Amino acid sequence: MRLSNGWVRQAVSEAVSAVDRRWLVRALTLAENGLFTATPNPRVGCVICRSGRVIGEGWHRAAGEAHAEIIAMRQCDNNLRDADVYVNLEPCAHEGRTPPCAPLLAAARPARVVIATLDPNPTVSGKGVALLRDAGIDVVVVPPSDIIFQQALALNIGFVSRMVRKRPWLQLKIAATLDGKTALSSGLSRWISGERARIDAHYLRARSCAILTGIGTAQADDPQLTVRHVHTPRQPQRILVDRHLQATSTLRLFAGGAIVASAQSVPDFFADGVEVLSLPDSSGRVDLLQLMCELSARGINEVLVEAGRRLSGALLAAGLVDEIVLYQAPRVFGDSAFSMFDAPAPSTPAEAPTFALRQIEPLGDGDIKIIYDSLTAQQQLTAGIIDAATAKNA
Ligand code: AOF
Ligand code: ZN
Repeated sequence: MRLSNGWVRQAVSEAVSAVDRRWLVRALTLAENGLFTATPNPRVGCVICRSGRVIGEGWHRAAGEAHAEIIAMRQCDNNLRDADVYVNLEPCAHEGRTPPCAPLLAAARPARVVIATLDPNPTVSGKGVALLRDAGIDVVVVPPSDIIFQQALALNIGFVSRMVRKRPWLQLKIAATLDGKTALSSGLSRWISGERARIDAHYLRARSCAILTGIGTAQADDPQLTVRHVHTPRQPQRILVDRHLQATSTLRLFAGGAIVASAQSVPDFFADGVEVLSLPDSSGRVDLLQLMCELSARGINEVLVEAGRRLSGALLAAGLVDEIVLYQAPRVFGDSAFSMFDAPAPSTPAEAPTFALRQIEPLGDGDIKIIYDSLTAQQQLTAGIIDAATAKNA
């Protein structure tokens, strides 16, 4: 199949009508049902309408199970005549764990297929759209400037990151005082934020594929790093960065299995269910970029970091922080307390790592939840979605 670069630009340049927008929002809401379970697959929802009435709906629950479109099609006995199909991700055209959706959709002859984002999976990208168009079906792809595209990207940000950058989306969770401190100089750091923030953080854990911490936090707080307070059938992987393999096997985060990233050579035995990776960089620290690539290769889409200032600072310095979720408590710890990042100071303010403010939410108990995104990361992923389709079809 040969298509010019212009094909992709044309494919994503169409305006979205209010009706299409409404059903795409519904498809996104359905997709969200897979928030805690779809990984390593994307979260996908599908709505099928005829004459303004829903005749089928579906969402993808877990890898190996039916894709959203297939579930929705079953509800109308695969009869899509004069129907509009809405889906938040380009229908797949490849044989994966399940048969491809696009040929089945094409065979059922809908009037139109409306797609919120192309699938950056190199085996799919652009092919699903091309297959449908070749079958004479009208296909609308939402342009990246549209809020629906941005919402669809946000829902599958980790999947897109893994496909485009070969590394997971990295979200850093920090609880800090209003003077930006995360621990008193005595080391005491627990319970900076209130209960609402702590419960909210369990939602972050539940949607993550992995939770990453450092040896300092593991030894000081002995966290379990499990999801509690939120119902989920799946617990994220736990990953400990422990350069010198100082951890003791009794750490609570090891219970039920974990991965340790170290700069030492791998010992024969460390602890039951604990896998040790040897990832030294040239200065004898753990190569954090390598660690991210390794996690990506294992299907980890989203990584949540809950660490102290050393690991947080190292990730920041390595340019690996894609998003910061800051729970800011209305307390002041003063100058002697520890700040969020142990990272080298920039020579000028203009050279400082800079983030874009995405969301501010008062939590009602004095704490504020603030979300910052790395602008470059967002731009990279948007460009990657388009480039993947362009490369495949050029
Ligand atoms: C869709 N609809 O609901 C999902 C899609 O191994 P498989 O067969 O489950 O294929 C997984 C790939 O299919 C995944 O990497 C992504 O590219 C796409 N996911 N596509 O049309 C869905 N979950
Ligand atoms: Zn599919």
